[in-house]
Amino acid sequence: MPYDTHPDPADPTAGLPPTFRWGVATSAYQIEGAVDEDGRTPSIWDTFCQREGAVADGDDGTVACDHYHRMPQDVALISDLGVDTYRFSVSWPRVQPGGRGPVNPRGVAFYDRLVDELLGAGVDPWVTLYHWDLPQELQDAGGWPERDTAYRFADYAMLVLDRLGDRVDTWTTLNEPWVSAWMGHVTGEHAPGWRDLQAGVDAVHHLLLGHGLATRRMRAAAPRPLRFGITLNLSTIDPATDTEPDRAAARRAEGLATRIYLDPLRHGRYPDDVLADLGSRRVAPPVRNGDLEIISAPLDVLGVNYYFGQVFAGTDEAGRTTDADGAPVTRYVEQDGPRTAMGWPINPERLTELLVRTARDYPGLPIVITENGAAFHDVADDDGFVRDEDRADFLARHIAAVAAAHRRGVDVRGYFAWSLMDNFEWAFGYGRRFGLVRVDYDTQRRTPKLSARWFGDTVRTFRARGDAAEVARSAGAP
Ligand code: IFM
Repeated sequence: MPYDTHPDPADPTAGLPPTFRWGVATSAYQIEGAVDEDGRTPSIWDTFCQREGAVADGDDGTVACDHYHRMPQDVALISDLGVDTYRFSVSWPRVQPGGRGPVNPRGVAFYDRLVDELLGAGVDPWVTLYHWDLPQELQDAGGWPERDTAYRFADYAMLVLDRLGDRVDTWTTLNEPWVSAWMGHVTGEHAPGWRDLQAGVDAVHHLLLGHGLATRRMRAAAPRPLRFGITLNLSTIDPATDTEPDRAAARRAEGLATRIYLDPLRHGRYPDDVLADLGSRRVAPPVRNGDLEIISAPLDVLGVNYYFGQVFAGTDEAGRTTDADGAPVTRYVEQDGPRTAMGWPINPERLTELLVRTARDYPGLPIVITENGAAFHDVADDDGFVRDEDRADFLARHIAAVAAAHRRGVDVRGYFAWSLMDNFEWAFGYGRRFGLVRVDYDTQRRTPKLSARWFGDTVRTFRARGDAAEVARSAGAP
């Protein structure tokens, strides 16, 4: 057995309800290309990619998977997989160039066609409004650390709702605000590449405010009952040992990764310990009266993106509990065992645990796994085919982990694989491949990998079982 963990990867879907949704996911900047066509203006990622050393091999999204020009062919690939849902993101600078003003008819027309193509193929479109491609003009005006960006986001959301709300049922406001806020403004690994803790916390608050404003306005204007949600990248965050410093480190890490988002969203307040931790560094979220009420607007679904569980220690390698500035040490600890090409540990059992904990701490909200998947060092044969048993095994074990959580009472309603096809993996460029479908970037040829066949077969077998049970039920079987 390559991995230590899961009960039944041979029948990973066992016990999931017949209404369970199966999908694949992508995002605009990672696949579309066509960055200056039909009126689109630059996003912060177009700018960031030009920065020396920011992205591996100097890659950028100028062409990406050329999805903008190959969309019908890509929808056919989705349909061949047999999934019922496609989660994609809308490019803000394509739909509303510059981030203000009227809709760009040529830009939004692309998503209009995509939605129609999906519906024609029997695939449900699931829209994410923001997957990190802020219009550069809004960045020039201050970006997410600036309060006005939240209001601009709500205006943009309304433009998209107005055009697609008649056909799209499920709307995710933000994808992984932790990545936008933290990696964009504190570690600087993502666009816009800042390194400023206060700016990162300002960004957290304004992303959440933008989410709340958009949700409130979209729900009020919806032409029919629609589902609104947000997607967070969540992870179990555990102490390396049961010592007090390690437990405190895990608490601090989890506070900034998880609770700083879910507590305001679900409980209408920032956690006291997180405010205290930030306060000790003279940093605070820029909350104004009424903000938390807006942020905690009712939700219909929580999207969870899961990749791996994390472990933290409260001591450095030399056993010290404070750093040179006197701040407590919060150290990410590498775990032993198998890893993906990203260097991320493979620990599907933590997904079960994560779902159980999330449902316990934030009850009453259906969960959908809006991303899960892995980059591996794929090797293609002469026909472009990749026998990625490692990826199929990864998916099987994580789906089994979802089913295990469902058996433990978690209201989890869907699983979307990341990603439909190989694409631009942000600061890693094209050197990391997460796709079920291989993309040859020289020719733009798409070739479904073994994992695509496996995923499709799994979904079809699952459906057939549900159909058989339905037939048996309607025939009066017990
Ligand atoms: O590619 C990303 C995606 O854009 C957001 N979630 C994680 C994926 C893998 O890193």
